[in-house]
Amino acid sequence: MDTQVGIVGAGPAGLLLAHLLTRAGIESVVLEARSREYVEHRVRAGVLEQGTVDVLTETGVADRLHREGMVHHGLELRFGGVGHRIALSELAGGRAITVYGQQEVVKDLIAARLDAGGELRFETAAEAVDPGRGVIRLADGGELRCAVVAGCDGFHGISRAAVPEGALSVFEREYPFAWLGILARAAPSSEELIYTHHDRGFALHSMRSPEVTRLYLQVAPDEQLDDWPDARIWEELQTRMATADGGFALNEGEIFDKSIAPMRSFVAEPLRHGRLFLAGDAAHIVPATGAKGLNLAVADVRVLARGLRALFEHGDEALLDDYSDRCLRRVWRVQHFSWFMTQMLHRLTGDPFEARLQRAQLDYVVRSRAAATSLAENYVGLELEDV
Ligand code: RFL
Ligand code: PHB
Repeated sequence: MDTQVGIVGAGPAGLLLAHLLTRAGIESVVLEARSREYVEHRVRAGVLEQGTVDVLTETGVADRLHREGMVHHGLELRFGGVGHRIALSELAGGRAITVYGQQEVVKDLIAARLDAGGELRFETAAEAVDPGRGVIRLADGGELRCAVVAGCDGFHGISRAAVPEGALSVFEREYPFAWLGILARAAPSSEELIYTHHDRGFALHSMRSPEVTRLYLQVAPDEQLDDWPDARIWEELQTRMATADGGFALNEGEIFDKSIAPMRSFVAEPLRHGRLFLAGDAAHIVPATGAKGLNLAVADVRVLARGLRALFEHGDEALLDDYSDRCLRRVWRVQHFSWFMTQMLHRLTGDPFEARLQRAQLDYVVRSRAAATSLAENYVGLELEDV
């Protein structure tokens, strides 16, 4: 045996798992196909649930997060040119979200891993996993023999493909739109996130710091970045986010990152096959409207780390046997919430009946305390035990 746990992928799932295992005295090796520079600068998520912040804090990797992260107690839903605040913390028992870039979490976890002297091999791609023997075959011809393999290699990784086809059930939906995301050197135009429903499509105002705004636009799934020069992006954002009273001013600035991401729902069940455990995007994808992908990856590896601890400390496999079922309960709750937010806020087919239903749903969410509470408790994140 080369190591107790072989971890494929140094995204949030793989890095946090390695960190939790180190703290429990369990040895692991992390293999990452890309360079350190690449993974530390890959721009993605920004919203951390309370539970995600809590686990990073409890395990000593949240000093910078608490200095630089921005705690939000509410968000705005804007439609018909009017904004409505959802008081997240008031509705969800004081819980809040923190805005802190995913790549900052990744940097903090990499630093912790290297400080602890843990093995983390960049530019080392896994080529295949043998779930029966616990062997990871490397692209350079080498092998890593492990008691357990954690497939944390994201949606396009190789781990999921190691499960024989007949053993895996896949549930999937592709949405007829994508998100064009930008980072701009501009002060945020509001203290809170703004989710905007507009006849021309969805728009989202988020942020990374007092100097950097993160913005998204719903676009067609086959849209090319070349068709979106900066001026067009700003014009479209200004149009979709404008308020009827003309009171909202969207700050503009230099755009220094631009990308297009598809919107997809995906679950592969079960999450375990032999010695292989899938976690994070390797097992499931949610559309970004609920801000859940990273948080779901964190929830998976918390459950996995607990199970591995029981295995290596007491030879007790009961928690690992329950890993898949336990994670899938949360995965499907979050799938539903992410789908709910997505279908409520985007321009769908253009069918007027559907558009009226969306408006009825939005009106209900901002007028009914019960409906707003449901949105709030899902958005800030349900406790592990509640799901
Ligand atoms: P990752 O981050 O994709 O990491 C997988 C890692 O595995 C490596 N890899 C391999 N390594 C070795 N051998 C191989 N054969 C390998 N194949 C792949 C990859 O290089 C990579 O480093 O998966 P992980 O760790 O499961 O983390 C999941 C999150 O990254 C993802 O769910 C979120 O980014 C989703 N997401 C959001 N989640 C939130 O919780 N809140 C948000 O606000 C939020 N916003 C978003 C998002 C995702 C977005 N995009 C780009 C899809 C906004 C966007 C636009
Ligand atoms: C982000 O800040 O990147 C972000 C915020 C909310 C979402 C998705 C992404 O729903």
